[in-house]
Amino acid sequence: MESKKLAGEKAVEYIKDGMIVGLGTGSTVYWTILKIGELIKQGLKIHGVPTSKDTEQLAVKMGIPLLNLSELSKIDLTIDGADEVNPRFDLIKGGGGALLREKMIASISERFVVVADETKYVTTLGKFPLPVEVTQFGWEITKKQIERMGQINPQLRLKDNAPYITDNGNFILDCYMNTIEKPEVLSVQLNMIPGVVENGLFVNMADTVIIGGSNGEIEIKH
Ligand code: DER
Repeated sequence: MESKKLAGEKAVEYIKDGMIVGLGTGSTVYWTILKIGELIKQGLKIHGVPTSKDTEQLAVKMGIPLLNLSELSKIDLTIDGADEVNPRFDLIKGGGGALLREKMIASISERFVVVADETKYVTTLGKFPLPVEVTQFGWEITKKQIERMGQINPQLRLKDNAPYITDNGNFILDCYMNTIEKPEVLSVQLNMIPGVVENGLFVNMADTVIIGGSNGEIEIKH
C-alpha cells in the first residue's frame, strides 16, 4: 500500500488551479483522489471527470466538483493506474473493470500521468491477463473469435459466481497469453472483432509514469 500511496500522492503535483482532471480507477489513484480532496479543502479549484461509478462516489465524498464526459471536448490532465507498464509506456489496464471510460477519458487528455507501484513496471506486457470489454449479446461467439487468433485464452470475468458487468452494461473477457510483443498490432486486431467494445491495451497514450518503490523511493519517467 505504501508504494501505491507514494505514487498516487506524488501525481497531484501536476494539478494546477482551473484544470479539468480525469480521475482514474483503482487502489493507486485512490490516494491521488484523497489528496485532491485535501487540496480542495485548502482552496484548489478544479473539476474532476470520473472514469467509473466507484471513482465518482469517492470523488463526491472528497468534495471534488465533477463534470461528465459529454460536456467536454478536452481534459487538461488525467491521472490513472495501470496493471502493467512497459518501457515504451504501453499499458495493460482494466483490472478494475473500468477500461472503456478510462481509455475514452485518457484519449482526450492533454497529459496522461500513470501512477503505479514498482511491481507494475515490466519489460514485456502480457503476464497480467488482458481485459477485453465485449457486448453481452453474442459474447460466446466473440470469445471463439478471439480464440481463433491463436495463443490467446479468453475467460469470462466472474463476480460472486455471475458474469461481471461493467458500468456500461458489458462483459469482460480476461485474455491470458504469455507475452504481448506488439501491443499496437494486437489492440487493432482485437477491436476489429464484432462484439469487442474496447481492449485494455493503452498504446502510445501515457506521457508520464510515476513509480512508487517499496524502498520509499519515487521514480518519475517521462
Ligand atoms: O482497472 C484499471 O485500469 C485500474 O486503473 C487498474 O489497472 C489499476 O489498479 P490498481 O491501481 O488498483 O493496482
